[in-house]
Order: sequence, then C-alpha cells, then structure tokens
Amino acid sequence: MDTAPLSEPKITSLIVESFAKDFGECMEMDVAIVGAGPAGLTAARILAAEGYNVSVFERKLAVGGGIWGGGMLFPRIVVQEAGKRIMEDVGIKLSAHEGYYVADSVETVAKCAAAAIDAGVRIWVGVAVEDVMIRDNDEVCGVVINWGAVEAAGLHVDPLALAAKCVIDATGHDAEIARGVLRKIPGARFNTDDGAVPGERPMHAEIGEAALVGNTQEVYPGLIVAGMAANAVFASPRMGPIFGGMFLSGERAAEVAREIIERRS
Ligand code: 48F
Repeated sequence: MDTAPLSEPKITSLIVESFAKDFGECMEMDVAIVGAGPAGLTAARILAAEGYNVSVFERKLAVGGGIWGGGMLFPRIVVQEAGKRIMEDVGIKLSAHEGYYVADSVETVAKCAAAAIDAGVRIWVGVAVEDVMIRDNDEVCGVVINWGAVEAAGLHVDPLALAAKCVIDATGHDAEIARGVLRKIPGARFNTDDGAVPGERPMHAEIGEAALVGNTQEVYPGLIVAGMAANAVFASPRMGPIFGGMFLSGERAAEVAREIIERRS
C-alpha cells in the first residue's frame, strides 16, 4: 500500500494537467460531433477506429441521449435486422422476436460509450456547442463551446473555439446546430424543399426509419446532420424507441465525414 501522504493539491494538479493535455489535442480535430446519443457515438467510434481525431461534445453530464429512457422509461430498445449488426459490433446482447431484437437500454449506452472510448474518441461531457466556426465561403470549420453549467446558469461567459474539418450535428430532435447555421448565416439554405429546418413529422416508425440513412447528409459545407436531427431537417417522421436507424445513420455520417475530410485535405 502507498504510504505517501495524500495531497489535495497533487490530486488537483493531476486533474488539471491530464485535462489540459487531452484538451490540447482537440484544437484542430478531424471531426467534431455534437451530441452523445446513438448516432453521435456510433459515428465517433467508427471514425476514431480509422485513426481520425474525433471528439464528442455532450451538454449533459451523462452520455447516451435518448437511449437511457427506452420506451416511456421501460429500459428497453428495439431494432430490426439492419441495426442489429452495429449493436453486435460493440457486444450488446439482443433477444430475437420474429425479426425484432430487444436490448437493455443501460447496456446499450454503456457499450456504445465504452467502444467509442476504446476506439480513441474523446468525449467531453458537460460541454455544450453553442455555435459553429465559419471560414472561406462560409464553410463550417469548427465548433464554439462553453460549459453546459454556464449555459444552464445563463451566465455571460465568452466561449472557446476549436477547429474541425467537419462537424456532425447529432443533437437529436432539435437539430440545434443546423438551426443555428441557418439563423446566423445570411442567405444560408439547406438542400431541403424550402431550404429551412421544418422539424420532424408525427410518428410513423416505418417511414422514419427508412428515411433516416438517406437524410444523413452534408446539408451545408462542412456540416453533416445525423440521427433525429437528420429527420428534423428533412421533415421525416419520428419513430419512438426503435433505434436501428440511429445506429445506421451514425455509420452513414462517418462515411460522409470521410469524404469531406478527403475533399478538404
Ligand atoms: O437525442 P439523442 O439520443 O440523439 P440521436 O442520436 O438519437 C435519438 C434517439 O435517442 C431517440 C429516438 C429514437 O427513435 O428518436 O430520441 O439522434 O442525443 C442527442 C444528444 O445531444 C445532446 C443532448 O443532450 C443529447 O444527449 N445535445 C443537444 N444539443 C447539444 C447537445 C449541444 N448544443 N451541445 C452539446 N450537446
């Protein structure tokens, strides 16, 4: 057993130095992902496993987004065949029921997060993305961040900015980053019918799931939408506690991110 006296300043300096080292490696990322739900964690894991410098920024203290609550707090989620593969990739146990597969929501969060971290993703919890960074021809080239606690307290504290070759909006139903880009860049239009973010449509699980991968696109130079944010941008339906589309959307977002990084390198 270690007999050195326990030093509070030592503990503090270990925390600060370790944080500063890791955070210092995020000044120029390949991919900044906003939101640690199923879509964001899946995209992050796949890209980091390929060697990209990837960070996920999550406003809350906990990762997992909408997975935890399962369906109406029953801690289970459901996928069909297509999404099953991605869950099995990270070791989530599934029980089969005639083409449907059921998983424990807590296990799903834990294994998605652990696999992402093992692949090399840096996850910053308690950090909100309040804006994007813009350069040449209004291309998105980074994120503007602040502590979630600062945001919640409504304090006037200037944020910090980090560069990224592309940004993935995986913020869920609100599509916060996509909405912000449209609001703040004069004349900005997305490749949707009316160029705006109309929001998701009422629940229709089959159509919502089917549309999601196709909706996972670069909607503005350097900005990809994934997960429910993609369905909100393209006015597709919500789908409740069926999650396969979220994992597949994360996988598609990783492919689109790769294309953007190659284009910009
Ligand atoms: O909502 P969320 O889980 O997004 P998703 O990956 O998955 C949707 C499903 O959970 C479910 C569903 C299934 O059919 O519809 O809802 O599309 O995770 C989004 C995460 O983003 C965080 C938020 O706290 C949540 O954990 N988030 C949202 N805005 C910001 C943010 C922001 N501006 N900065 C940081 N984190």
